[in-house]
Amino acid sequence: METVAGIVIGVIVVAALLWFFLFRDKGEGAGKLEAPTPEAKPSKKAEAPPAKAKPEPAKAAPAKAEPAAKPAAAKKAEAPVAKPAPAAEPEDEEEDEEEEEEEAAEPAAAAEPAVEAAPKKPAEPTKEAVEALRSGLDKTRGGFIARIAGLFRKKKEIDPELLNDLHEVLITADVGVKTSEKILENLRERMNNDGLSDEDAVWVALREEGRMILGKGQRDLRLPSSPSLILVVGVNGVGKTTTIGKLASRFKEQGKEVILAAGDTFRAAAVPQLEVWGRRVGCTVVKGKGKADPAAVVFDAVKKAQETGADIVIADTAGRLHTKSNLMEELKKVARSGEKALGRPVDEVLLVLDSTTGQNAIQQAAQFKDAIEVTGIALTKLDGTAKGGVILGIVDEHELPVHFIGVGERVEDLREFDAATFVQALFAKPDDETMAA
Ligand SMILES: Nc1nc2c(ncn2[C@@H]2O[C@H](COP(=O)(O)OP(=O)(O)OP(=O)(O)O)[C@@H](O)[C@H]2O)c(=O)[nH]1
Ligand SMILES: [Mg+2]
Repeated sequence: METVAGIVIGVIVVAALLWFFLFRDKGEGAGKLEAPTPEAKPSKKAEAPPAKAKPEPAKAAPAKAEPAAKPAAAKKAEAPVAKPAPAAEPEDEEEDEEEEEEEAAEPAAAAEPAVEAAPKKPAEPTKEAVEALRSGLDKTRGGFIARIAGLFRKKKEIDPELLNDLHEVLITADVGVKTSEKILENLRERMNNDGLSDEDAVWVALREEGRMILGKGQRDLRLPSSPSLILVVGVNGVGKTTTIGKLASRFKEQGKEVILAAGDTFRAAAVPQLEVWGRRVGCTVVKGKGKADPAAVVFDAVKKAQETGADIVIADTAGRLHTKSNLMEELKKVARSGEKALGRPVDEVLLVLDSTTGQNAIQQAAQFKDAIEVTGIALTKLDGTAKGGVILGIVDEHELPVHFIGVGERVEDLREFDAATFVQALFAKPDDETMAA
């Protein structure tokens, strides 16, 4: 009996000990779970990346925009996905535009892949083409080029001093500091390698440098499928509307049906000015009522072109609004609207620059490029300035193709740009008598 009682007491003692230890462990465990509340944050952070990694669909977009062989088109197709809706946009429009962009995303993916314009082949310029351009460049040749010729009259020997003087001429001819430096560096290298023995060799080298700079990235306009949309942008007075009229005339001559979109709704006289061109060239002008929304005008113009089977829509835009940021926001909106109507990115955004503004044109290009995807340049008023050297700075610094140059006010004075012809016309060794500085 005593043994049984001993066993029972033993079991009770063991059970009590077990119960005590189990109870103590649970208490400690609970403390451990509760205490690290701060540690719970890192664990939340650890969860965060999947949320950030959400842009999965964005990653998928380039895949949709597939044509791997056409990087530029793919890049353009990505843009609306990558670009967040600009915060400056009024709220009510923001939603609409997000919807617009989503809607636009579908056709963009399904649209015919844009036909990439082949880079221009460096053909030898014809004598006639060079002659025809030369008179348009008379002022620049009379200034900048005559001054280079003047250097050789003072000095026959090609030495570092002459190259320094040449450097100064380039800078004061609005070629731009960076581009002038680059040209000079190459000329110095040629001189050190005995490649600049005399004046003729310097002219040859200048033409080669010019051709290298201006020929880079040159390509024809990319006008893939009917209708194509060319958006024409630039500050006020540079020659946008005139260039549009001249361009429309050129396309009409090629048998294309053109529609002009009166997207400068800010300046009262802008619409009638475009209408004059429309009548002159024989093409429809789509306009809004009063101070219409330019984005809506461009949208309507593209839709009209789709309905009527027109080939090209050329859209005019304002050169000035109340502020520069207003202007840039408006242009972004116009571009988005054009994109929505087309179902693909705008085909060409042609920035018009006025060569008489010299260095300012280089800065303007930077500002427009910051705001929208400029695809090419039209450089106007080369006939009225000695600052034509600015074309080298624009192309070199901004790596944009020049499609057209304006050398007068007549329709035929808008010339298709060809780097080789331009360089030959500009850097031809001048006749000493006629080109004396
Ligand atoms: N000499 C010369 N004049 C030009 C050339 N291109 C345009 N112009 C003139 O420049 C002036 C301004 O041209 P517009 O086409 O009205 O300029 P815009 O950029 O549309 O101006 P806004 O509508 O005010 O923004 C006009 O008198 C044109 O005839 C050119 O290549 N050479
Ligand atoms: Mg205008």
